[in-house]
Amino acid sequence: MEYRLVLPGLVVAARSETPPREVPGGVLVAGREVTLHHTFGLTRFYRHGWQSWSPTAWVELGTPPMPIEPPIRRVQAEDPVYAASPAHGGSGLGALEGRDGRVLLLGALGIGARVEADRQALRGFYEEGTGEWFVGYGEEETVFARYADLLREHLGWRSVGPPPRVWCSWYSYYQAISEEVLLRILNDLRGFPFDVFQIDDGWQLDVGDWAPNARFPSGMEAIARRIDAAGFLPGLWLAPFLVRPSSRLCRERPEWLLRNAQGQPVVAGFNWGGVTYALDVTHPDVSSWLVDLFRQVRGWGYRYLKLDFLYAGALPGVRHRVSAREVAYRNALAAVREAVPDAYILACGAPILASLGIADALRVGPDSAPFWGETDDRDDRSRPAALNALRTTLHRLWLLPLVHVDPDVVYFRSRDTQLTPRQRALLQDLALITGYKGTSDPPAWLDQAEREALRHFLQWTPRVRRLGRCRFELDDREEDFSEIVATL
Ligand code: 9PG
Repeated sequence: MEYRLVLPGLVVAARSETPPREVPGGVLVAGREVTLHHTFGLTRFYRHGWQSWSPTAWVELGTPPMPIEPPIRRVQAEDPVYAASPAHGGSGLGALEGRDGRVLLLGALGIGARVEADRQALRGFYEEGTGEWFVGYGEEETVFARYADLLREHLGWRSVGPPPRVWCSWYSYYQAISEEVLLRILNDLRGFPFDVFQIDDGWQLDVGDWAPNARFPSGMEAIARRIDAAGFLPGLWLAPFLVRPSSRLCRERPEWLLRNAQGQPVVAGFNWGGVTYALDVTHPDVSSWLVDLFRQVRGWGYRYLKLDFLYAGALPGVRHRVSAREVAYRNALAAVREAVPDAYILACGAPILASLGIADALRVGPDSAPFWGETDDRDDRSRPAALNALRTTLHRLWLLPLVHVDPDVVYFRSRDTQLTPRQRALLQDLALITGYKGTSDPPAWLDQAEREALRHFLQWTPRVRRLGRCRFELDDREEDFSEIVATL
């Protein structure tokens, strides 16, 4: 059915399956597909990436979308179903810059939706089934806030209390961690106001085999006790929906793998020197394995869980139970949530909308790194780089009322880094804006002034005011990210 949607300051022609219903700040429509005809021409489009690492920014409709290169990167950089699409599109929502700086937003209130745009239309569709949509037109901040309010009602929210201050092992030692190294750092961290000490990738036997390797001879429970005794919440990294072919799990339970129509395991990416596969999270044996795994991890004493590469649970494939892929993912994450009700869950590499209401925190950008990244290198904005992390995170701050927003770690060290002091300050200021504060700098890598700067950062909670799309006031100091993250 064709409708004319009358929004304050704009009339758009829409095709939807039900008549529009007015709500504060816009209208609700329902249907598998909604098309809004606009008259903004070749304007800018808000492209919302599918999972944590997927490029997210305002892009020019007049410039064709740039697929991630090389193609093997696509499955872990963005939604692989649309990675080569010639149309500009994003996951769950999309927006256009209209007149007078106002913004037209089309946002799904259910999961598994996509929004595409061209010079004439903004079109949303659910991949499977049907659902509701919000259409709003107005000031950018207001329209996104209204959409966030509605997502809260439809998907729930969990950001209770202030976000945590986390020491994470990844961005200094990477996989080269051991019980010995971590206990030394733990000792050096005494007196620093961190809430969480989080062990990242490197403790496990293999991806899929979630037991300690030989570098953790005392086991995971013993180190959790030491972390607890030092006054921090024990945190642990796992990639529960992912397996490496070398893992015992993969060899012994081939029937647990997500497969394509030809019966081949679905490739979930290339990491740790080879391919990775995904689990079929709808398989009843996988579900009970996941519940047992998380009860065990919780039993070891870990109450902060960084769950990574979660998109693997939502990849296209043939599943044991037929359900939309993001629904399958959401159900699996909800089952993990239920298995460890008192654990704090940080979802990473995670489909954004499908994790809302279940995860306590979401990584909303690619990995931060001790180097900047290239402004003119547009091949792959999902790669680890400080610039990529800043760009994508800055464009997802509208999620703040729904979930703790993790911008990834910041750096204080001047050794083992290519970041300039100014670049380090930009990362630190973004973390002060979201309130989620993480670093991997071991105190032993910092000089006296850097340690004091870290301490001050952890203790400071500035009053944050948004002055523009990328301009903020932190107490009385202004920070401006506009130049560096203007567009993709
Ligand atoms: C551990 C790391 C850290 C990090 C996570 C995640 O696209 N990639 O190739 C890609 C690889 C690794 C990666 C992100 C993207 O990092 O975000 O914080 O936990 O895993 O292996």
